[in-house]
Amino acid sequence: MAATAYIGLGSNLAEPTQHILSAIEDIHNIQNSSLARTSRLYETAPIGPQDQPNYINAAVSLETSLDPYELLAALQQIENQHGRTRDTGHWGARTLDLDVLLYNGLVSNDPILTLPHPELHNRAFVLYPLLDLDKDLEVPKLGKLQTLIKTLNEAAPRAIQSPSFNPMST
Ligand code: A4P
Ligand code: MG
Repeated sequence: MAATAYIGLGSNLAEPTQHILSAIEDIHNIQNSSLARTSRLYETAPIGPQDQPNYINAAVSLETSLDPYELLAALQQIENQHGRTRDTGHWGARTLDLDVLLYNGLVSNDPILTLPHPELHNRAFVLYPLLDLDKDLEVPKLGKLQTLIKTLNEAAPRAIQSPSFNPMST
């Protein structure tokens, strides 16, 4: 039976909006999976080192029969296809970052795949795109998405566009 996974997308190098839009198509094409919903795209100030450009962030939900580790491997392959290098330091600039935010109700402390994503509740650039996908989302261990947003108490980042690629119409 298919699981529902939520994926966070981020990019702040080399035409970030194009990377995000084409990564959404790449995620749509992952085997044994189908894209369910896509959030708006947001322009967000960098968390971590400040000497890097603003990010474009978004999130998607995916129905998949891949197990969580197979899904992570598929996402890392897409990151690599987008020229992702891992030499820019912790939280440094990147062409494409794909994080598994949630996979069904799964909770895991495995450093290879920690679920829910350990920084999810601290990041407006993750919480607001998730709100676009499902305003009633319940995050395992952490509670209601809307309560997490109130607790974080940060304004919504600026939404710049809806993705032109709409899986609901394909
Ligand atoms: N890993 C463990 N759990 C997960 C998960 N749930 N999803 C492991 C994805 N990967 C997970 O990831 C490092 C290792 O985490 C992987 O080998 C995987 O097995 P990485 O993508 O190679 O490295 P990273 O992304 O630099 O590390 P990290 O700590 O995941 O960075 P973040 O948390 O992704 O932060 N500011 C704004 N405004 N917007 C952003 O998108 N992103 C970052 C990066 C910093 N500042 C930002 C943004
Ligand atoms: Mg990452």
